[in-house]
Amino acid sequence: MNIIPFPRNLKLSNEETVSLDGTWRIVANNNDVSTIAEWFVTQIKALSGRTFAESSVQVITLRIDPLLHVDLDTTGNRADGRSLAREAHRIEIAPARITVSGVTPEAVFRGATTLLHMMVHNEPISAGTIEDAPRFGWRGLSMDVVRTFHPVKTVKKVIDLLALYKMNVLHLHLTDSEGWRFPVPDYPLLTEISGKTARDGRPGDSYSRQEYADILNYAAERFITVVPEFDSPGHTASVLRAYPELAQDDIHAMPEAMRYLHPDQPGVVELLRAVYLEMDHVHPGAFLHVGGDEAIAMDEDTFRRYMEQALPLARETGKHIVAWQETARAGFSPGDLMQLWMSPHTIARVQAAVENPESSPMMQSFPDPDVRDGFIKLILQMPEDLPKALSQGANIIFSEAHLLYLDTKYVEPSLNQTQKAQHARVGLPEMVYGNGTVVDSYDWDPATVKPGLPIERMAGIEAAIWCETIVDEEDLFFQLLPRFPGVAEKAWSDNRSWDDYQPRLTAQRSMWETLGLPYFVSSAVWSSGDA
Ligand code: TNX
Repeated sequence: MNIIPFPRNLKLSNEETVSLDGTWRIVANNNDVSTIAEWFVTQIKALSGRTFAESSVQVITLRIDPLLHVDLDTTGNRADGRSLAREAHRIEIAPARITVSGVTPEAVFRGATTLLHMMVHNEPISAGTIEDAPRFGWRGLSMDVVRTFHPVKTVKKVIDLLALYKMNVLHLHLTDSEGWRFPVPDYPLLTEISGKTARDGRPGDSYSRQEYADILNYAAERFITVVPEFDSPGHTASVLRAYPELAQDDIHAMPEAMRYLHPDQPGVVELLRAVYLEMDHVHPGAFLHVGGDEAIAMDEDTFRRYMEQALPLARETGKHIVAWQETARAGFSPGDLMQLWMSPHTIARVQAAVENPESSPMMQSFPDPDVRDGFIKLILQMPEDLPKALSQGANIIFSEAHLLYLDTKYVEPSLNQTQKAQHARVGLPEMVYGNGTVVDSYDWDPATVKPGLPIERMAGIEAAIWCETIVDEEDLFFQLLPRFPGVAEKAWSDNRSWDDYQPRLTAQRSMWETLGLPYFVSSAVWSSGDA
């Protein structure tokens, strides 16, 4: 069965097969699931051209059953703060009769998604029962809409991709040094000035309140929670361009990568409060992402004092905190989530470079020695962040770059010659995070991947797609596919082997082609016969 992520519990008959051919009727047992039935019909049409009939002896029923019990554990945290049991569902498959039951509309939606995969591939399947619930409550993608601005229609395509693979969190990286995308009524210049800029002179833009509401609705209809990030105190050159009076005197003389918000500067606390309140006001989810990464020019004490102001302000909104791992140096509280991102390869490489600077190309590759030294200091402290955060009571979102940064360059070639130039142009070079092939990016188990990180302290798994080298929607999907479904499977399914996964992954391409989504024709996934 070409289902990704693979269901956790299948009880299928060896004797009886069910053909999904022919015309089906779809029935919803209550109003909450009738919109899911409509979504299902639209998706099947888009993915396979099939339509449903008003009357047919073959019936799919979508139903809510609040008492349904599925014997599968989900660990971690949910971005909407609700019960981890909300996605549990059962699919009963019999000739001419398929029933999807779930404890909530969301659970029915996830089950219907499994059925969608089965019907699109349209192979006969065994009769029986699938019971399913995710391994982790937090299954996300962090999307950088700053380095390259992605319009609403692109964000919606990404949301559709998340839904297709049962992901439930879209973390939007809305602010960074290159630009600002989220409207804050009390600080209009953030979008009026920094809304217009992006990386490398690309045109910027920002979401209007209406457009942003449209994104949130579209995500909510697919049971995806949007987690907004205001990244500070580093990554804030865009704030200081819009409001130069918020910068301490010496800041504007620094390279952009070093500029930061200073905790003692008049006006900084007011800006933080206004941004957090607006993000809280707009987002129904339970979390705010406050950034905290790469404040490379700040000394430890100033960083700590900054975070000791920022974190309580963010909590005052009533939301919980997510922050990048460096925030552990200031201190998390129980209920917060730390996002672990730094690749162990990078740490090892920096340690080696420090010991032996002459032979390290990395040491020479920084244009500015202060940036280099700030970066080295930052990286050398990374190994302590995880134990600190755990002892502070935070759960961990696992996002280590070598496995989960989908903007890293594919290391294997494409089978398609016409992708050569794009492959050369797009993606962070391999030396940055030490990523491997598409096989390597799948070949790990959350339970054992990180020494010192017990699985019961994992909130879940989040991939990231940074957009320094990604300049448009075409590049975006080129980098998301084919690695993205593997992330979804790590986050939903019990551990499975590459050999089990590969045929299911190779079968996905027809869906992507139908949807018009570009993908990298990895030679680690497909063989030259099917290029
Ligand atoms: C580090 S990952 C960053 C981002 C960059 C990314 C890729 C993280 C928390 N910060 O600002 O886009 O590397 O270069």
